[in-house]
Amino acid sequence: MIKRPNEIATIVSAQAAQARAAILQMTTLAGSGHPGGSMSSLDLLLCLYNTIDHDPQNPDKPDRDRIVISHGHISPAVYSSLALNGYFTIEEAISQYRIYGTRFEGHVERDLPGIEWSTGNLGQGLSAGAGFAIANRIKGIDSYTYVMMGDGEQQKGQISEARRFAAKYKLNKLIAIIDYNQLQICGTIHEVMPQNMRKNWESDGWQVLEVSGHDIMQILKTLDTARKADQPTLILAHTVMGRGVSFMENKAQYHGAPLKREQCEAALAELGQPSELDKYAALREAVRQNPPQLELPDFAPKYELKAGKAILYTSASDCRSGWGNAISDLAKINKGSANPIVVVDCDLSGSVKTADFAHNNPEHFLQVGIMEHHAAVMGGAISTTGIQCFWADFGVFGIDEVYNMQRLNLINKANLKTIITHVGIDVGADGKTHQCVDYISLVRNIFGYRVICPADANQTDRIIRWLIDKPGNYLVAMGRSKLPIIQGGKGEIFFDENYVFEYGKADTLREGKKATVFVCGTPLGRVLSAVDELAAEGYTMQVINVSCPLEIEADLVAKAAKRGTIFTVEDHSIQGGLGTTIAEAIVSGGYKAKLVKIGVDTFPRSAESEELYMAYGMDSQSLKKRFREG
Ligand SMILES: Cc1ncc(C[n+]2csc(CCOP(=O)(O)OP(=O)(O)O)c2C)c(N)n1
Repeated sequence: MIKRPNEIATIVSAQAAQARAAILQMTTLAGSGHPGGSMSSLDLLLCLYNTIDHDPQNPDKPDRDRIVISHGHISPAVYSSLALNGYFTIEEAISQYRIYGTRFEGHVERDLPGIEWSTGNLGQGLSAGAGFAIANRIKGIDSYTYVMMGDGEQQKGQISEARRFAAKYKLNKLIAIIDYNQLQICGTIHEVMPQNMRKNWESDGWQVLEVSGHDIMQILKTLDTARKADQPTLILAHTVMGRGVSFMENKAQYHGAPLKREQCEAALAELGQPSELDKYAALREAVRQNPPQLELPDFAPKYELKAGKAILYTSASDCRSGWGNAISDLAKINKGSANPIVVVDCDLSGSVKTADFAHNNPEHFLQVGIMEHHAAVMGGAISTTGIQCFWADFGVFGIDEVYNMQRLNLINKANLKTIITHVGIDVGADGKTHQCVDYISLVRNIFGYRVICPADANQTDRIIRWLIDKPGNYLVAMGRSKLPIIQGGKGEIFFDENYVFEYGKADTLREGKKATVFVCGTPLGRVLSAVDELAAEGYTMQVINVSCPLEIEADLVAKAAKRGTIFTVEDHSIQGGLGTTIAEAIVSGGYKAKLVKIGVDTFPRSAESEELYMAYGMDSQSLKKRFREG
C-alpha cells in the first residue's frame, strides 16, 4: 500500500532517533568510525530507503532502485538505515561493526545486502551510479539510481567527469544528493578548497534543487520533484554535522572521531534513547570470540553469449585489429542477447579499433571522452549488471592512469574486460609517457585480476572470443604494430582455427635442447626468427609463449631448469613481469637454473619501435647473440 508523505515522515522520524543512537553506540564501542557525517546524512538516507522500490528479502532484484553511497565512511548511518528497513537487525549492525570476519566493514562493502558498490576512496560513487543508470537504460529497466555524496568529496575531479557523462547521456533517472554539512577533516569546505558547487553542477547540465537536509517533508517533496525531471538532478541538502547532539553539531572533529563512553551516554540521553552500551559491548565480545561463518556472494553473472567462428589472419596484422574485428563480429552474432555487449571508449576509437563496433552498435557504444577515471568505474559498475562490458584504451590510460579504480573494480567483484593497446616500446616514437611497461606488474598487485597478452592477430581473436562469456576482470594487453603471423615448427599457422585459448596454459612453439626461452606476447615473432636461425646453426632452444604472464605451469619450469639457461623476453619492465613470474617459479619449485631477463629496464625513449627493440636487445639479431651467450 502506498503511504502518504506524512505517514512516511512519521516513520522516518521514529527511525531517525533509533538510528542516531545506533550510530553513536557502534562507533563508540568500535573506538573508531565516522559519526559526524553519518548523523548529517541520516535523514536523507532514511527518506530514500523508505520511498525507493526495493525488496530487502530480494536485494538483488534486477529492477530495483539503487542507492550508491559514494562517501563510504558514513557506513554507520547506512547500516542503521538498512537495518531499520528490513535488511538485517540493528543488533547485528551494532554488534558486528568493524569486527573481523563480519560484513559490517569500516567502509560500505558490496558483500552486505543493500550495498550496491564498495566505496571509501572518495569521488567514485557518481561514476558507479551513472554506470547503473546507463545499464538500466540499455536493458530497458525503468528504475532510479541515487548517489549519496559528501560535500568535501566534491573536490575530486572525477565527479565532474561523471557529471558530464550523465548530462551527455541525459540520465534523468540519476539523482545525486550532497550532504552539505560544510565540514571535512581539516575544517570547513570553504577553507580547505573553495568551490561553487551549485554553479559547477548547473554548468555541467544538471538541475540543482536545494533543500534542508533535516526537514523530512521537504526532502520527500524534493525527491518527488527530482524523480519527474527530464535531466539528471542534484539535491544540495543543507545539513549539520553531528546533527541531533548539541555538543557534536558543526564540529569537524566528529568527522572521524567517536564519542568517549561518557559522552556517548550523555548524547543518548539528549536523544531520548536508552543506553545499551553494556549489552552491545558483551555482544561484540561474543562476535569477536565467535565470528559469523559467512558465505560471501560471488555475484558472477552467467553470460549466454556465443563465441562464433574464428577469423583467420594469414598475413601480418596488428592485434588491435584482431580485437576490433572480433568484438564487431561478436556483437553481430549475439544481437538481442539477454547479455548486451557494451564497448566504452575514451576518444581513441580509431587507434583502439572500436570504430566499427561504434558504427554498427551505436546504442551499445559509450563515447566517454578523455575521462578515464570515470570510464573505469562506470565500466566496472555496468559489468555487474549482466552486461558484458569492454573498455578499450591505451595501456598508460587503461591501467596506469586508473590503477585504483581498477583495484576497486576487483574489490567490487566486477567483470570489466579492459583491452589495452599501444603497450610497451612497440608504441615507438610517442616516447616514455606513452610507453606502458608496467601492465603486468600492476595487475600482479591486484588480487584476482588477470592479464592476457596475445602474440598475433589470430591469438587475439581467439582470446576475445574466449572472454565473451567469462565473468571476472581481465586486462588484455597488446602493442601497436603489425606483427607476423606466428608459425609452428613446420611453417603452419600456429593459432589456427583449431587453436583453443585456455587461461593459464602456455604454448610450446619450438622444441630444443640447449636452453629455454619464455616469451610474452609482442616479441614472439622476433624470438622465433632468432631461435630458427640458431637451430639452423645446430643450436636448438625450447620456445614457450606465455600469454598469461601471471601464471606458469610448474612442470614447464622444472623441465626448463634441466635444459640449461632460462631466458624471458617481454615488451615490459623486467621488474614484475614474466621474468618475475619465472623467477618465483624457479625458486619456489626448488629448481636450480640461470635466469636471463630480457625486457625494458628504464623509462624508454622516443624512437621508431624497431630502433627501440634494438636499444633494448629485443630485435632478432640481438636476441640471437644473447641466446648464444647463454
Ligand atoms: C580519494 C580520497 N582521498 C582522501 C580520503 C580521506 N578522507 C576520508 S573522508 C575525507 C573528508 C571527506 O569530507 P566530506 O565529503 O565533507 O565528508 P564528511 O566530513 O561530511 O563526512 C577525506 C579527505 C579518501 N577517503 N579518499
